[in-house]
Amino acid sequence: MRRTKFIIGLLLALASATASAGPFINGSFEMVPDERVAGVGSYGRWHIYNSLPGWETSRGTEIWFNNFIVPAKDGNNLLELNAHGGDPSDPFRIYQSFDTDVGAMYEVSFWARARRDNNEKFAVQWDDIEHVITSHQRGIWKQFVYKFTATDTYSMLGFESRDGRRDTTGNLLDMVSVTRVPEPGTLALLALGLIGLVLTRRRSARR
Ligand SMILES: [Ca+2]
Ligand SMILES: [Ca+2]
Repeated sequence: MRRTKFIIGLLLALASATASAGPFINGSFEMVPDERVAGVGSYGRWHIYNSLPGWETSRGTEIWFNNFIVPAKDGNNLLELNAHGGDPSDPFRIYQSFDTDVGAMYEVSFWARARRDNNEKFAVQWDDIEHVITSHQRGIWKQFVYKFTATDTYSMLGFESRDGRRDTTGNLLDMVSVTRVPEPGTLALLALGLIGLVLTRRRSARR
């Protein structure tokens, strides 16, 4: 009986190991591959890539460098979601899968900015839940924060342009982060631990 349980446990561990997606990475778009889409772009200013470390795309991704048109919010690079080229039957979309704990809550933060006008529109997606964002503006980086609960051992975060599919300008993004929100139980335990530590210190100081 014990042996059966051990084997089942082992198989479950193996199954979850194969389903592992890795941690969320490259939220500031600072990592780009060597290979870029040829024939478009401008050296040291902007380039198109089919994918980025961590991120997949529907029809390519456009990265701006070195304060090209606007300064990055963080580091040297930013993303223009409305990229360039590709099949216009798909919206421009960039997405990443990463490990999550089932039932845990995550805070997604990112900074967005409009490029041409204040009518630009995009959606932030967590698996099949989405929020549509229209309040980003020209001339200023604005922070957006949302909370999502993971329903699986890995989750997907995506950004999808809701501008016309032939609109290749707009929806600038940078500094995307995914942070697990500590559960109240964990916080309470941590607080108890700290109180315990203070009491122990006080007691030992008295001696
Ligand atoms: Ca950046
Ligand atoms: Ca573009």
